[in-house]
Amino acid sequence: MINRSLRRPFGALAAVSAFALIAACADNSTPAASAAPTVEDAAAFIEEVEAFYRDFGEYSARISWVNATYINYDTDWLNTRVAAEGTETGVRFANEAKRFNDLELPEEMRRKIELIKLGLNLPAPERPGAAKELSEINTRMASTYATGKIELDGELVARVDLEEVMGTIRDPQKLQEIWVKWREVPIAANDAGTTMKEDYAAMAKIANEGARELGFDDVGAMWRARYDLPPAEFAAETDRLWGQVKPLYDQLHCHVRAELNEQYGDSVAPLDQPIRADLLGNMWAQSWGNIYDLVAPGEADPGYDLTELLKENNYDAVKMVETGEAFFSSLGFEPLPDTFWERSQITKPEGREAACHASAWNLDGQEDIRIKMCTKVNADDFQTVHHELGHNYYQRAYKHQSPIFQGGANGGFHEAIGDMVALSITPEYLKQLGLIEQVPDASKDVGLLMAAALEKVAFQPFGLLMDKWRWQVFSGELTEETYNDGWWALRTQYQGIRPPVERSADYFDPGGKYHIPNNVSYTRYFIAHILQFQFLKAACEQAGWEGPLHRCSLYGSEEVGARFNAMLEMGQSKPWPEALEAFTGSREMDGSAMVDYFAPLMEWLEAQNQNRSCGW
Ligand code: X8Z
Ligand code: ZN
Repeated sequence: MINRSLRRPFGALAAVSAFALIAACADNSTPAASAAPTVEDAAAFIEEVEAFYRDFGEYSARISWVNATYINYDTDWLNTRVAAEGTETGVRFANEAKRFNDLELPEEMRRKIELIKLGLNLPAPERPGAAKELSEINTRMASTYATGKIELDGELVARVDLEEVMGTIRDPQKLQEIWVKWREVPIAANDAGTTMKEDYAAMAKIANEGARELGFDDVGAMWRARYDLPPAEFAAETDRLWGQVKPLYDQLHCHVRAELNEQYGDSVAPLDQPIRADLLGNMWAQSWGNIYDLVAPGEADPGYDLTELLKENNYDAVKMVETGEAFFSSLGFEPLPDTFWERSQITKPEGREAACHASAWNLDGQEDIRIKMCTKVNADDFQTVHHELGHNYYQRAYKHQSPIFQGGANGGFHEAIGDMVALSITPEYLKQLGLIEQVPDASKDVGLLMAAALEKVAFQPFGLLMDKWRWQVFSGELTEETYNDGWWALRTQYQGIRPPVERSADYFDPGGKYHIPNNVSYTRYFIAHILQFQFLKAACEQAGWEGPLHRCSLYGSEEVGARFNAMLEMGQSKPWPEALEAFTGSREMDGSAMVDYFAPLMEWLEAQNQNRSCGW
């Protein structure tokens, strides 16, 4: 899983480990910490870290892969052990890197040293036993999330199956029942006799101690520091970007609430309150595409449903992935290696526990790229397949970089690549695939944009608040007693949603979302939703596209693919503004590409909402 190994699926930064340092100490080649270090010392240190990243990174990645695709007592044990070793060494490396703080270094070496300091997703303090304890807690939380079962109508149901039904059920009682049961897993006692909520509090305490030893205010500050900006400036930057998109979200929220009121009436969906979180077609109310039929602009509906089209045309999981691969091939990327097909987990394995949340991996830092999914034949997973492949093609593009530079220009870049490609799943492209016969004309644009906005615009406040909550946890503003109330305060403030039933402070609703027990930072997705529209706009300009952006498909644009690849090859060798400039010509992240993309929908929404009372 994402942050449980050194060479982890995309994608936090790879962590570092102690192997090289031990070797150096053993042969006495590392000068005493007190001696003024030289550039040569720094070079030797970097080489040691790189060697370790390669060797231990691959070793731990293979253990994590086996654990994620076959969860049992023994693979949890192995994963715990290897993650603890990695953390211990990563902490030692990060401390060692501080020796070079005042040394003048060539730019590339300076960047490597700074990245080594930031290498761990969750640092542990150096005191003996801390890394092991942290690792045990993290493995337990991850496995609890992945294997937790829910009893529904007398049967035990896997969570992945419930995710899907939240999109199709329209009975508010049933939705509420599933929603509530899903959130019982994080407060149930586990084999160790703790709950996920207690584990989470213990994790935050240890990791904060580790972050402070490394010189950060807390883990939240350390995560923000990965964006080539001082942590406070980065937080302000995310607020600025949200400010650009918020007016569009507010209009969408107003319209969706009014349509839900039509569907469910005043008792379930009143017009003067935040929207009930279980009515939005998604377990976390994070993207609302599954309720398109309830809110569609009748006169502008393009008249097809991608889930239906895939099913009618006998797509299976493998064909969905092959179709994604073919898109990347059309941009000039090399086909996926045979090992991708041999080693990926494309569907849920039978007869054993596995983590179903989608991820993309590079096991050896070279060609051993894979996805891990429990793919279902539906539009959501068709998007996700492209998303995951984007990670894999990025990983392969930067494989020539030093292992320290093998990562996205920032986390948001990594999450944006496949999404940008998936934005090209336009009606024109579906026709090229033979899935529809006729491309709907421009009068259907508002319908197309509505479907896209329910996914992308609806996501943004959720994308932002996940880490706002964690930043508050790590800074101590929220405590175990206030975790859940703080969560709902943010959910209501940013998303304008409310729980279907009263939630007491005893619950741990954040733990119902994969990225919390797995400690995957989430601002990356918020940033990615901004960047993917910036990328698309630049790419369509490069391709000479003159129509509206939402009709632009990059399928077959080799020239765009080559320029895109030039950015991907950089990995994180340069601060992200340079990577952004290389592809878009701009050094600033900017929400206006997203706002422009949806401009015709905004106009339509404003007209619809004219006599409605918006807000919550
Ligand atoms: O976690 C993911 C990917 C794996 S990196 C499937 N996503 C976020 C989520 O599911 O919550 C993609 C969109 C947001
Ligand atoms: Zn991703």
